[in-house]
Amino acid sequence: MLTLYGTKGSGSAAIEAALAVAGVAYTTVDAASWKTPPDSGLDALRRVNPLAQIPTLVDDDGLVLSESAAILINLGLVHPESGLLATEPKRRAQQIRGLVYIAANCYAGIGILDFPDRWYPDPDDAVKEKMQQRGKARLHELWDLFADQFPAAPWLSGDRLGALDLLAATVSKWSGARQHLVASRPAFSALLARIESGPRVAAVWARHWPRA
Ligand SMILES: N[C@@H](CCC(=O)N[C@@H](CS)C(=O)NCC(=O)O)C(=O)O
Repeated sequence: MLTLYGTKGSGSAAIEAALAVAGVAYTTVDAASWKTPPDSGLDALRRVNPLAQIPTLVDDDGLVLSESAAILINLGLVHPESGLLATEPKRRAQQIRGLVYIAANCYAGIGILDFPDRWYPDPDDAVKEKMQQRGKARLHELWDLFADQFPAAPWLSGDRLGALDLLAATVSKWSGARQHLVASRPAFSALLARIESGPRVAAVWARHWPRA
């Protein structure tokens, strides 16, 4: 049985959705660096991933997989029938490129916006505000460039919904990206809505982002 460390509204949603698509059973540990024990499995998370980042997935043998793109690529390779990754090499290469693009550019940028003092010592309010403003604008540019380079046919992953769709729909939830994309890239915005409205993804989303 796999153990997934994560919490509501976080990147663990992408992995839960991928596990649902692949039909793989798992248990969850509620943990996040911003949630302190005893209400969180933070200590256990830190033992398996010293960065204390989620999602982190651990298998029965204690093998630790962190980094969303790595987790999704591995699930796609281990479960080829799931369609998480294409079997056709050139299409799969573009999917891996897209997954790493999101992780390396968008997700990493959000990490800086969320924790600016890891990158700038004792930022005062003016610095924080400028970093947020410019950082968000940069993040939105990165999503525009993603939308331009990764066309949907009809999914980002090709003829089946796959890992690239799930990571895009998750990471675009944050830092105002969705609101930006409605105006800047309406077709991509509509695709994100289509990804999250399918039954398997919608069930995971309802746990992570319940409607008020
Ligand atoms: N490089 C990681 C980033 C994961 C990440 O930043 N996750 C956030 C939650 S969505 C986190 O755990 N942040 C807490 C921290 O960095 O202290 C990935 O691609 O999965």
